[in-house]
Amino acid sequence: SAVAYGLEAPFEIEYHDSIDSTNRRARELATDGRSDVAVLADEQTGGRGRLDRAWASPSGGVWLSLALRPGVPIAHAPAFTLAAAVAVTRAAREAGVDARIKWPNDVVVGDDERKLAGVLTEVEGEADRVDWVVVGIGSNVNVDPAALPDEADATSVQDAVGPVDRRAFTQRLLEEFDALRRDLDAVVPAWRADATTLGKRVRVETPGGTVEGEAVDVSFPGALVVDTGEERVTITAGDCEHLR
Ligand code: BT5
Repeated sequence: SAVAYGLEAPFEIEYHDSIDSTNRRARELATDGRSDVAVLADEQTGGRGRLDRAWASPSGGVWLSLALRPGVPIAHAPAFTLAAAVAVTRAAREAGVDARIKWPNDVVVGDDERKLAGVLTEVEGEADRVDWVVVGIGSNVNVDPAALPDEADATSVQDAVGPVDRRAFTQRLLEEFDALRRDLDAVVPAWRADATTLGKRVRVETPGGTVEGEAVDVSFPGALVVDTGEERVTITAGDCEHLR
């Protein structure tokens, strides 16, 4: 139960030992008009990444989705994704892991940039005002990397520094996220400070084609600015590969 988890968080907690997907459950709550609820699970049986990719969610991770009704324009929703990545990164650093953010939503560790966490944001509503936002955050905390898929290039907090107090990790994550979502203008500067993408050569697969160049900045609410040598391209969505 939430009480057993012992969190004193700025969100109402709904805890599940096992669930298909905390994002699926948070969407259900948000559609019912609920806000500021954090759905937490020890294990997910049908965890999802972007583009309906599978997200491995063995017991020991922090699988968490926030149901929010922030009343912002839909165009601002990516700021919640960046805020979540910053919050996980800070929680991981607090736990002793040198985590960095790879645009837009990956939290990675080490020179080989193994993935520690990912964020999946879902939005519903009108252009000028969202109905709800669900921010799903999957963090490999006390997870044996052998329990993660080989091809995922994944790592965990446990792999980096040994098992940690999941309650403290989750508490820190929720507190950091809460502060940022109340001050969306602070998100991009915070993101820049924790990012590994800026200054790197990148290849980004976008819905409109491939863009290659130097990642020079991130602009509100979360677009990547790439200098191709000929022009500066602003990319709002895509998969980013670091070339050096
Ligand atoms: C993401 O997708 O990184 C977003 C992941 C969001 C998961 C959370 S958990 C709580 C909430 N409930 C859900 O159902 N989802 C959210 P994407 O960028 O598309 O990355 C997916 C890719 O990461 C997969 O195709 C694998 O290659 C890899 N992967 C799968 N499981 C992983 C894991 N546990 N750790 C690291 N990489 C993983």
